Amino acid sequence: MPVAARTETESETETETHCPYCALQCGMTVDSGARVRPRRFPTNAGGLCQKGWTAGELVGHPERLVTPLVDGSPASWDRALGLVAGRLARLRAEHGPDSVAVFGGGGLTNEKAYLLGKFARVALGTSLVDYNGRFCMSSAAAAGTRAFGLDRGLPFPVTDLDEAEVVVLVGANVAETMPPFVSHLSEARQVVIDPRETATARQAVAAGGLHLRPAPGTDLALALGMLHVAVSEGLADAVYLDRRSVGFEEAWRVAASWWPERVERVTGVAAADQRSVVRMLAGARRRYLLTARGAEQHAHGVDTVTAWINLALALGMPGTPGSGFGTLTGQGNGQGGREHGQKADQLPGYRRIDDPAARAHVAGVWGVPASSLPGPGCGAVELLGSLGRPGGPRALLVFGSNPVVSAPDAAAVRSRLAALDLLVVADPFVSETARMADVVLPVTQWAEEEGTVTNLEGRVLRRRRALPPPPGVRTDLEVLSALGAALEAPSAFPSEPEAVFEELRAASAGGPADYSGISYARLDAGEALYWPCPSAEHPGTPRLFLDRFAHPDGRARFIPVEHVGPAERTDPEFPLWATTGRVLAHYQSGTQTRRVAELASVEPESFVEVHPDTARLAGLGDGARARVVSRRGAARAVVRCAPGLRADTVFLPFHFAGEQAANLVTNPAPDPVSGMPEFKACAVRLEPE
Ligand SMILES: Nc1nc2c(c(=O)[nH]1)N[C@H]1C(S)=C(S)[C@@H](COP(=O)(O)OP(=O)(O)OC[C@H]3O[C@@H](n4cnc5c(=O)[nH]c(N)nc54)[C@H](O)[C@@H]3O)O[C@H]1N2
Ligand SMILES: Nc1nc2c(c(=O)[nH]1)N[C@H]1C(S)=C(S)[C@@H](COP(=O)(O)OP(=O)(O)OC[C@H]3O[C@@H](n4cnc5c(=O)[nH]c(N)nc54)[C@H](O)[C@@H]3O)O[C@H]1N2
Ligand code: SF4
Ligand SMILES: [Mo]
Repeated sequence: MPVAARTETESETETETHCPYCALQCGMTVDSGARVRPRRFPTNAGGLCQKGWTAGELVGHPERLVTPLVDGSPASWDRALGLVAGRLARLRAEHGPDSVAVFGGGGLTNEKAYLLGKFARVALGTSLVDYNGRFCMSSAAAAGTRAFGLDRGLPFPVTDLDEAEVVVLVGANVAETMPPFVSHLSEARQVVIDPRETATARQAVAAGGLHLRPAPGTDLALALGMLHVAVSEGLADAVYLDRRSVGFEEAWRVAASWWPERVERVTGVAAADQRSVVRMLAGARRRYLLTARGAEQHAHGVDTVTAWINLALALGMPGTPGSGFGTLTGQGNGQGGREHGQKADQLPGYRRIDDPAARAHVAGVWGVPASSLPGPGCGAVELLGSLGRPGGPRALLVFGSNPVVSAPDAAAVRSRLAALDLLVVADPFVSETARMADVVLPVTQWAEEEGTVTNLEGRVLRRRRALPPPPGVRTDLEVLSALGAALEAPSAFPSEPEAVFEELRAASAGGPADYSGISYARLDAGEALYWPCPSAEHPGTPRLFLDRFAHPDGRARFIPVEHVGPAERTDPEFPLWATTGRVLAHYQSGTQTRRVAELASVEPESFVEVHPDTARLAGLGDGARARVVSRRGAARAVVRCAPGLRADTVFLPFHFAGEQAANLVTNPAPDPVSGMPEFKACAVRLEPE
């Protein structure tokens, strides 16, 4: 395989940019030798986690791909792109535009996400574009839109948390998933709601907080129980309910039958603890409730987040200065990546593709007839499931995702990818998905290109080029631009990031996520710009909802939701719940962090966290090699005994590949509203290997 030379250049120049990984987007500098140093920025206050510190190792990594691959062999760009364009054009002519599908990622910059969505709709004419954010933020996004009329993960800056008295973290292991974030919680009493005793739970309890351990997939019942406490103890905020919300009565009708002792039987969380948490929240002036993937990645994730929002509304928190509800966006551009059109139902500016006015506006910017834009496609789970089937897509282009490792029911995903006529993957590395591809396109990495990302607060940031890419690689924008030209697309595909951003500004103007007032010049001048920012003079919007929510009547919506539980049940054959998630040292599907020696040495292989009693019953001890078996498949892992974990639950990280892939066992059952699969609860048994 062709590899890049590792070059060590000494230089005084340090470029100010942000971390390539998570949505906290810690400030860092990178010099022309790819050395990373932390930089003070409000979200990280000068801190970086291990992943950020070592990110420079990815630049000039010996396994960096620097030549396109066709059928696994090096090929010229002309040949690779010519082959891709030719085969895409032929498929479209013979089988129609929906014979080609596109899969994007929340790590892509705003410019890339925007151009990828435009490429799908205009150059390919396909409705079938979706992205890995479907696996990440889609349930929180749908719940936020439903309740508040707008989805911005945190409708306030992270630094607002510095003043909080109480912070409740639901299914969020921030001590491992965004370590510098924890510094914003130092003044607050924290409540951590997680089936596992995580590093986050431990630090919360050590500081006088609480750890509640619901069974996986039972958060909805827990939130109903807490709403019951709030109302029955007279702690609901009647003035707020009257002035700022609608629909409380309907939501209360459901919660009225979820008294805390009933909730205790379903969730395992003591009624007394439910009461304590509600009293803590009601008794504080500055309080926040934050959810993350533990609450959201369920077949009823939208309703679960809704139940937590209902509790926050009843207590008068959202849109109140010094208080709030938020969801912790995960990927580096998880927020911007869900706004600019790589989502199946969406056009740039968080517009809906089925809205005639939105279609007319965006088609106008693109210079194409609105009637030429396809309608909404389907979510990622359905999309991956349809690949290569009769009438389904025959080609897939992947930018910024590694679904062979990260999509649920990974063995099924692998066989769908194998059934395609053409798989094209753009990636700086040969990921597990790229390994299956007919054509792999080597692209630049974060420190080698310009762009913008939108962090977990909705603040737009500049990523900057710190050093040149290795010869032979191209940017994603250059790839899309070249393919757009080769396919004779009826609109231009600029490859300069700022030119793409200028187009994005125009396309987003007037939409819910309005970026039209944001420019590279303003960002480079150091302005802190949070969307919406509808004009060049507008200061941006750090805090949303203080006067009104984004529904036409300005009021938040209570939506009545009922507890259902996970899509599959445990039984004598599969008696345990498996839940999955993250560890500090690795990022996502591991394409990047498994290649960083310092990180790989911390967590070299997969493990399964098991309560010691449960391990003993399965004939396993700490350090034993085990198989975790579900109705779909089995994953290999080393047993790690964890006395703080529920005895009915095991935990697997999803960062590992091959036989260690946690997604061999997970359940793809999608949420009916968001299409989010149930990564966080499936029935398994544990066996010695
Ligand atoms: N180190 C590291 N950091 C990351 C990432 C990474 O891959 N590695 N990825 C980034 C991305 S894209 C994301 S989305 C975020 C995710 O950030 P988090 O949401 O904090 O991470 P997870 O580990 O997926 O899940 C959080 C917790 O949910 C718990 N959980 C499981 N099931 C349930 C349940 O039913 N109810 C409740 N209440 N909790 C449950 C798990 O035990 C876990 O500790 O992290 C970002 N940061
Ligand atoms: N079991 C289980 N599965 C999960 C989850 C879970 O909690 N449990 N979490 C889900 C969540 S929240 C997420 S976000 C997904 C993430 O899972 P994936 O979508 O697989 O995300 P990454 O591993 O970040 O994949 C990014 C790929 O793109 C490449 N890449 C990085 N930057 C660029 C770029 O600028 N351009 C291009 N073309 N490529 C780039 C990287 O090298 C890598 O191969 O996993 C989901 N899967
Ligand atoms: S917390 Fe997130 S953004 Fe900060 S250094 Fe770690 S991975 Fe990077
Ligand atoms: Mo994510």
